[in-house]
Amino acid sequence: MITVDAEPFEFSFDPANTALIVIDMQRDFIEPGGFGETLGNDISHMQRAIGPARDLLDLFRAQGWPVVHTRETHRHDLSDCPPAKRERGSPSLRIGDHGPMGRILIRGEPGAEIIPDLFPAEGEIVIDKPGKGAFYATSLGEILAEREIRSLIFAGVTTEVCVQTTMREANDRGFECLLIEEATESYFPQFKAATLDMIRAQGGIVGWTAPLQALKAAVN
Ligand code: TIU
Repeated sequence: MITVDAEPFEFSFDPANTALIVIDMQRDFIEPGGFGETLGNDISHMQRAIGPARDLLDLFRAQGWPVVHTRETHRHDLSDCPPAKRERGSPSLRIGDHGPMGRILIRGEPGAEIIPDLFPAEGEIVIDKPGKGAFYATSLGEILAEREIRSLIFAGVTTEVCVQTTMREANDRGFECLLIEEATESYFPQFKAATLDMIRAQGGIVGWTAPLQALKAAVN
C-alpha cells in the first residue's frame, strides 16, 4: 500500500487496484473558440492545471499504472445530447454548432480532442461521455470492474462540474477517490476552492484531496 499525506486524513491505495482518471482536458474547454469560451468563461484559468496534470500522467506512465482519459462529446446527430443541455442559456455557439475548432463538443472534431500536452498514449483508456459524470451512459464502470480498480486518482476540468460529478458518481459506486489539487481547475477560482472543501468535509464525504507533491513523495 502507498499512503499519501492527504486531507481530511491519509489516503492509502494499492497501485495494483488504482487508476488515474484525467477528466475532459479537451481543446474545447481550454483553447479559444471552444465550448468553455462560448459559455462566456475566462479560459485562461485552465492553463494552471496542464503542467501538474502532465506530471501526474508522467508519474503513472513511469510506474506502468493504468490511465483513463475522458472527453465530454456528443454524436454527430446529437442523438445523445438532450435538448435541455443544448438549449440552456445563451452561449455564442451551442453544442453542435460550427466554431473555429470544428463543431462544438462533437466526437471526432478537432476541438473535442484532448490537448497535445496530455494526449493519450497507446494503451490508455479513452471514454467519450455525453454527460458531466463519466459513469453515465458509458462503459467506464464495466472497464474499471474488469481491471479490479478500486481507487481513483483524479485530475482534469472543471473542478466543480465534470470532476466533482464524476467523483460523486465514483464515490457512490464504492471507489476511494483522491483529487490532486493543482491538477484540476475551474473557470471560477472560488468554485474550485469550495469544491475541494466540500469533497473533504465531513470526514471525506466524497473523498480526499492532496497536493501533487504529497503523492510524488509517497510514490518515490
Ligand atoms: N462548463 C463547465 O464548467 N464544465 C463543463 O461544461 N464540462 C466539464 O467540466 N468538463
